Amino acid sequence: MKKTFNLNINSKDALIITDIQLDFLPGGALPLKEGDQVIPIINEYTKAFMKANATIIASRDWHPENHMSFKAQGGLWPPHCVQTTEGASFHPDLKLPKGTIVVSKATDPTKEAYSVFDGTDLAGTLKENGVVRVFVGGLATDYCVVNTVLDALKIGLDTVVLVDAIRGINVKAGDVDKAMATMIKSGAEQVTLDDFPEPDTLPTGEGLEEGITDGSLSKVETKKKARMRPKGAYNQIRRERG
Ligand code: VGL
Ligand code: ZN
Repeated sequence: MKKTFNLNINSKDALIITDIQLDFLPGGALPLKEGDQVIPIINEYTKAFMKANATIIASRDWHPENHMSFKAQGGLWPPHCVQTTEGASFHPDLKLPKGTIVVSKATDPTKEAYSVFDGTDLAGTLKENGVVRVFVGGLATDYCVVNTVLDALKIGLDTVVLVDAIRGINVKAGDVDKAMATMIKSGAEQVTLDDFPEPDTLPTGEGLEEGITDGSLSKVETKKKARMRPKGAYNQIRRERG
């Protein structure tokens, strides 16, 4: 049966950008191969979602220095994304508009939390903002992205994976492929930038440059509906899927 997939982004949509932090990027403490390649792509998505008056969420892995996931505590990982360190900061090229809601996760030293929903207010925030569909991109496919997507589906959100805006770790070969298959089997849709209207039919991204940087993070940590410009004239495209 053919399924139509409506990519007309609107205020009931949210973009969830996961963990674009220096420690997960080349040169960082737990670097993902080609992790930095998603940044310009995510910036394109952000422009489109900002113009469509959608909610924009940026998560960050935000560990205390004695977090149980670190090797010194018997965990899997080298120390990474320790609260307030440079490695935990967003990459400076990541453009986050004013009104972006920053969600910090895995802050409890005794618990791992890969999903942005795990131990955070994200579900409530999305509900308050009337969000019914989420688009997820970022790092890492086989940890944060897959667990966030599965939790979103569990609470009844339509959930779309931005497949050109994710990269994984692959601790074991095949982990990323398995994560992708699990998301699809569980009901997630997948899209790339090409599925959206042509860039020059999109409104321009004016306003992005004045967006937040890590230096002003504290100002955006309140749960506030993104202050957005009026909805742009979006082309509605429908994507035929087999
Ligand atoms: C993550 C590895 C270690 C993630 C967090 O959220 O993807 N991956 N900590
Ligand atoms: Zn972590």
